Amino acid sequence: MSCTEDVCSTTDCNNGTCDNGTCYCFEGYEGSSCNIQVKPKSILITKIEVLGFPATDGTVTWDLFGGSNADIYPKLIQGSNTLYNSSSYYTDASPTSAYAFNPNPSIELNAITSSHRIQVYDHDDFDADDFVGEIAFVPYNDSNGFPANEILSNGDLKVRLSYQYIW
Ligand SMILES: [Ca+2]
Ligand SMILES: [Ca+2]
Repeated sequence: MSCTEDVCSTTDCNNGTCDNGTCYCFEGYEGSSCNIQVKPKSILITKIEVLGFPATDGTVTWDLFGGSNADIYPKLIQGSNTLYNSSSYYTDASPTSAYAFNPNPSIELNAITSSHRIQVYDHDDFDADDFVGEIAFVPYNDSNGFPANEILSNGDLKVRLSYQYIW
């Protein structure tokens, strides 16, 4: 038994466990020392949180009625495909508070190495919704260790996405 322990004491399994000198990798990793990320089949976005957005639409307020702040909701776009368009929005949202959207079902991303855009709009009752801003991002990074969430920002717009990985 002491030999087994010695073999593993010199084996670095990074993202796995060692048994008798052999690495057994955790889900999402491969290679003899479990240091290579396996590209997921898809990534699910389980939650979108708007953490901040521009306080005004340039020099004017977002709205003239029902409070001057934006009534925010997000969209997720990849190429010409709208993958998510929230059916609910937060009325008269504070530009510095957090607002959570929980897509049901979760948003499934298949082109995980392609650029996506998260957009935020101001819902308006009497004319077209105002575009608040957008952030471009690539969902998958082959060396960042599968983060459970990621904060993206572009100017005053700040969004946190929660991820689930499907192998
Ligand atoms: Ca408006
Ligand atoms: Ca509005």
